[in-house]
Amino acid sequence: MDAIEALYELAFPDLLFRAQAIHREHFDPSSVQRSTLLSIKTGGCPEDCAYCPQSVHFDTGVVASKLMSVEEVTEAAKAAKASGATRFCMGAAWRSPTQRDLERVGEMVQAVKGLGLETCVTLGMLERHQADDLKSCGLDYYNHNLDTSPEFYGEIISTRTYQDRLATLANVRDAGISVCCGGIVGMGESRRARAGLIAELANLEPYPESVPINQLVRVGGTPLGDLAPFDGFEFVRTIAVARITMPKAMVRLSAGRETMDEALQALCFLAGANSMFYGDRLLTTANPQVEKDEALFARLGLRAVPAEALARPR
Ligand code: SAM
Ligand code: DTB
Ligand code: SF4
Repeated sequence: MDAIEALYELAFPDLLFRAQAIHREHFDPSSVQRSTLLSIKTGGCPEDCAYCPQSVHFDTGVVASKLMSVEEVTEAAKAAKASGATRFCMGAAWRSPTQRDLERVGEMVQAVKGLGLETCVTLGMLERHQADDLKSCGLDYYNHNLDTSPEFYGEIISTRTYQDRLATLANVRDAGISVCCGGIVGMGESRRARAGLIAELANLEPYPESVPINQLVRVGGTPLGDLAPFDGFEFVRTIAVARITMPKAMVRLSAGRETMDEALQALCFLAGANSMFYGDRLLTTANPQVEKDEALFARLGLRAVPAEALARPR
């Protein structure tokens, strides 16, 4: 943890150099994996995550909806594939899925996988037998974030514990599903808390295959809606520290790109990000337009590749 904080304290050029050196050891630095998100069940969530527009505790204008049909989801996945995504991530605003929900999500996973896309879902807390069921439907990744450090966590969420999250991650891991786990910065936490989050992630055994680093999307009506904008360089530092401490993970430049200019996003790729959310929407908020991202890739000479093509042959 102190060692991780020390990385944050490095001069920016030194930190980026170290991150780039490690990135290049393990990956082609010009290749980026792209995931498209779909909110398959929006809003009305009983949890009280202070950043989240989908919590029933805050008045954010998000209209709650029922779980989508398998057909609707399949259509959205086809469109995501046609625009160049290689992974499709389905998110539901649940504390945890019921058995009935899970069966339908399993069918969605099978359908999306059948299109030749990698599959990811994020459904809240998961029991071991539920993880087994998803694995048997062909699920590749389960996303469940630690969100922040154990010490700061209580400021953000009261309805589920850090331990609950670790238990879900263990169930996912034990079922043989790849783990997608990261967090959010810009929630008013200290640098030490950011280092604490990265330390928790890096100390998972093994560390996650995929690490989404989100910058808080400040949504009106949530308790964090009026926070000051976050320092972009500190976001880049967080990407770099994640890259250095989890050398073989896919580090994803996640929520928050809508308020980042292209130069800042380019710095994130230089700092070791090799994955991003791609598509006009995240779950309930906006993401840069596909055309804009394609133009950015062209300007930077980046190539979109599936996850399995990312790692350098050794
Ligand atoms: N309900 C499930 C859960 O929380 O486990 C899955 C969906 S939840 C929306 C997935 C993740 O999205 C959260 O863990 C959080 O890291 C991220 N997220 C939600 N709202 C966000 C916001 N306003 N800004 C950045 N990230 C956000
Ligand atoms: C993750 O780490 N970020 C994504 C995904 N996993 C599910 C979600 C970001 C949500 C941003 C707010 C919204 O659009 O509702
Ligand atoms: Fe619910 Fe997930 Fe939002 Fe928390 S982050 S309120 S669990 S949808």
